[in-house]
Amino acid sequence: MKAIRMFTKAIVRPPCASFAAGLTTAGLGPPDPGRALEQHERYCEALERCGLALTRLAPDDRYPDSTFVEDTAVLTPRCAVITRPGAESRRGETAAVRRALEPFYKMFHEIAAPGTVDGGDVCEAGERFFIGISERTNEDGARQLAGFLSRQGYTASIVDVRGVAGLRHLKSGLAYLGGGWLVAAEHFAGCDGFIDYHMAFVDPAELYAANCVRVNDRVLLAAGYPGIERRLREIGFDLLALDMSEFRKMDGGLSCLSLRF
Ligand code: CIR
Repeated sequence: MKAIRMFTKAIVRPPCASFAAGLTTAGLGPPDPGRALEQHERYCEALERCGLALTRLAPDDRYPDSTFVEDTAVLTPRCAVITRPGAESRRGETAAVRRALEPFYKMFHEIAAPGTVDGGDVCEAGERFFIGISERTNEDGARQLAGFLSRQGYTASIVDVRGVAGLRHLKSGLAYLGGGWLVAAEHFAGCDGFIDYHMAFVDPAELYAANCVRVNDRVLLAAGYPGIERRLREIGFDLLALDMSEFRKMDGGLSCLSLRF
């Protein structure tokens, strides 16, 4: 299995003034704008500590969910794929992200209608990509994305997470941490597709923390989930825990706050 991909850059976008008007099913109440900005700043500092140079996009009040930049693109070492987000209210988010990526990428693909893809449904695991079919990513979008990836020499496997409790996106319950390790919701126990990987399962009470992210030598993890934190330390990962409470209120996981490349 291939070693981990090293990143040098990331795109981030602070939560905008209309952040609390974004899409959510969490039922955890409205986010506190000041705390959200503070948590976002700590997140940016963590990426910088991992060695990444950040492009910070200006907040855009027209798009309450635009801080969740990961949903707008899939970035591989060989090409950038601009998505077509499943939620109509989010479609306009992609333009600014594409502009920000233009200095860094030569090859762009775009998901076209009627396809939809949210980047949160795309889990890169070395040369292989798992693509979730979800409420946001449809089969047409997944097929387009798999085609772009296979032309670049990657393999892609489709994972259907529709109707799986707690999984808005595939990466709400799956993360690849390198060294053949996947962090996964218990729902994925026994799935043939993951047979080649070591699995660290997350207790259902800690499902939110399954959305962690490997950034170079560290793993960024939501703070406050001691079971998975202990397990990942035992395996040998160097963890950086971050308070994500205000983003969780808006159904946002840790990975969705950045596009790493
Ligand atoms: C949404 O529902 O689109 C946003 N409120 C949250 C998106 C989070 N993205 C992700 O988990 N990949």
